[in-house]
Amino acid sequence: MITIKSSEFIVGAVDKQQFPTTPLPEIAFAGRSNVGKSSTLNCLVNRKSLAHVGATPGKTREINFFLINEAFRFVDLPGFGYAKVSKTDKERWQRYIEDYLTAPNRDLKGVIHVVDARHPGLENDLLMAEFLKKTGISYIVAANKIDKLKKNDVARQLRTMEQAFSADIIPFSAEKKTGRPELWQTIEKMLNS
Ligand SMILES: Nc1nc2c(ncn2[C@@H]2O[C@H](COP(=O)(O)OP(=O)(O)OP(=O)(O)O)[C@@H](O)[C@H]2O)c(=O)[nH]1
Ligand SMILES: [Mg+2]
Repeated sequence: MITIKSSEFIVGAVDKQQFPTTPLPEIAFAGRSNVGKSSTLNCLVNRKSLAHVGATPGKTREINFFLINEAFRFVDLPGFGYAKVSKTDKERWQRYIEDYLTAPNRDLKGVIHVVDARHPGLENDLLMAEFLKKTGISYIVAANKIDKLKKNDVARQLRTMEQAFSADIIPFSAEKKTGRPELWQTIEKMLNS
C-alpha cells in the first residue's frame, strides 16, 4: 500500500482562475454537506486536520487542493445540498463544483463520492452520480459513517446503496478508519489508469 511521505495544503480556490495550473493527477472528493469528505481525506493521509472538519455545514465555498507525496493532488469539493442556503446559492455552488469536474486541461483521475451510509439514495446524491456518469469520470462511492449503523443493518444498507448507485461501494468510516486500505487500493488504481 502507498506510504504517505508528505501532504500539504496548496490553495482554497473560490474561482476557477485559482485552480493550480501545474499538471498533476487529481482525485476529487464530492458529496453532500457534512457527510465527511474532509474527514475521509484526512483519514487517508493520516492527518487530523489537514482539511478542515466540522465547520458549520454550508460555509465551505472553496475548492481546496492538497499536494500528496509531491506526486498527485486531493481535491476537497464544497458540499452540496445544504438545506439552509438559498436556492440561488445552491445553484451557484453546484455550478462551481461542475466547473471543476468538467474543467478542460485537468488530469482528473477519479471522484470519491462520499455518501452517508445511513441515508442511501437521497435525490441530490443520485443526481450527482448521474452527472458523474455522464462526464465519464471514473468514480466510486464511499459509504461513510458506517460506524453509526447497527451491525445488523450494515449489509442491508449496502445492498440498498448498490441498487441506488451503479458504482462500486466501499463501506467506510473516517472515524474508525474502516475501509481505508480498500479505498487506497481504488485510488491507486485510478491514479495508474
Ligand atoms: N461517526 C462518524 N462521524 C464522522 C465520520 N466522518 C465524519 N464525521 C463527522 O461528521 C462531521 C462532518 O465531517 P466533515 O469531514 O467536516 O464533512 P464534510 O463533508 O467535509 O462537510 P462540508 O465541508 O461542510 O461539506 C464532523 O463532525 C465529523 O467528525 C465517520 O466516519 N463517523
Ligand atoms: Mg469539508
